[in-house]
Amino acid sequence: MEFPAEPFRIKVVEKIQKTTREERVELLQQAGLNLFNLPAEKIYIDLLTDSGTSAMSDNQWAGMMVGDESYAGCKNFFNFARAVRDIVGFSHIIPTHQGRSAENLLFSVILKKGDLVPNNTHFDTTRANVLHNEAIPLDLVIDEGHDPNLDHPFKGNMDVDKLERLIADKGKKRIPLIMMTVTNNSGGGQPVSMANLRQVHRVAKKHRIPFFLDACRFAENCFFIKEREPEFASKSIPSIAREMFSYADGCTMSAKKDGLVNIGGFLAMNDDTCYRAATNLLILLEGFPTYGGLAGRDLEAIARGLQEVLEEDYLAYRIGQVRYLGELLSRSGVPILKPIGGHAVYLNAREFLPHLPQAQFPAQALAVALYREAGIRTVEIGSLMFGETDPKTGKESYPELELVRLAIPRRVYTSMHMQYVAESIAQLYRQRQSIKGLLLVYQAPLLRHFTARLSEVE
Ligand code: PM9
Repeated sequence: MEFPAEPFRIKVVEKIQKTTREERVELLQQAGLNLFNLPAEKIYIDLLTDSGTSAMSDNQWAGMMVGDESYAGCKNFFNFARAVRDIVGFSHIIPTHQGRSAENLLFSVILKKGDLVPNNTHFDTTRANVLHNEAIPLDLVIDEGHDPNLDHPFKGNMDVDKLERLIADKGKKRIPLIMMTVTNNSGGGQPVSMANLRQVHRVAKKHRIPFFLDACRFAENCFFIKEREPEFASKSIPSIAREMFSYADGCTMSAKKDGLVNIGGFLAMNDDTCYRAATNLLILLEGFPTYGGLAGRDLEAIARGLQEVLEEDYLAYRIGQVRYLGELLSRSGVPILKPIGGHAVYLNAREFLPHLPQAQFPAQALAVALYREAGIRTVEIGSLMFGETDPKTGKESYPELELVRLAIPRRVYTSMHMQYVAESIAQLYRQRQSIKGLLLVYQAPLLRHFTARLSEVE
């Protein structure tokens, strides 16, 4: 079956609210045309993120009831550590309250001023945490990864020649770690192949540079490997995951994605010295090493979520649902990034709104219009998120891609919701000429998209 039906049935429902266009126009004005500022209850379909928005299973909810809230050594920590170690195989597992705190711990102990961090593409929090430690994030995704119309099975791969050249030019002393994001969120939720992971592993090993995975969507990446790399067609998803992690020395993880929970994360590694330093910082910033900023019940939900996420019928449904939405849009002629990613469909705003220059934030303008017309919230991944204003000259730099991401929460929406989204976007596409550009009214120095305020160009 091309789009497998849900491998679950629904036991609890949550009402969602429809609003009028007039209400949404008013709400957008109050929000400074920033969708992060909208009250969530005024959103009909919320595709802002797939992070922390999953529906937990009855098994996970049952796990919440056996939360052991002892300060130290709670039983759920041991279940959590066992579940994580079964998948990643690293010696040390540090729980954190979410992914960016794992990044902060890792980078704080491993980076110094002027260091370089190669990645396929840094996610925004990863980039910001590297910069916060006065190091430089470098994106070395393959050239194919920059072309939104090119079909390639593993567009998240790292350009290994570029990586070798970087090490030869800058010297390995300036590169304390190599990172790979699976799947590559900022590049369109595109997977990384096992072949590429092996190559990067070989380069890292040759130069004795630690290799870490940003593993937020590791299970979705494994599904693509099984589907697209013939060598893995008959392998089980857990065995693919084990092989994937075997090429790395550690990982950061936001369990809010492929942990199928609403909060949580971890940092895992083999190196004892790095572990000790990160643990000391953990106690200062997050909490004791057996809870790391989480309740015992949260640790139990992660332990169970990590097992469920590796079930093949779940992954076939998950990837299938995202693909279903993408194909409905493609059939209506809406320009989307190809191939369709694992957790999201990305609208190509440059092609959707060719009349708007990058200086007028076409992707944000499209996201705002979609909320105004249909009550659907999405997120901009373009010049608002990744553009920068030079503080000295005031000059703007722009990213290559202008995308609007429709991130699909896990196990939350039905295929009828996907049809509503596709029809609303197709309708907006037909009236695209009416969409106006935007101007920045306020921006923060780091991660500006979260708090920016904008207005419409008249
Ligand atoms: N990703 C996302 O929506 C949530 C934050 S922005 C609305 O895609 C990667 C690849 C991510 C990611 C978060 C983090 C940080 C690290 N790497 O949000 O701190 O996609 O748990 O994870 C978001 P936390």
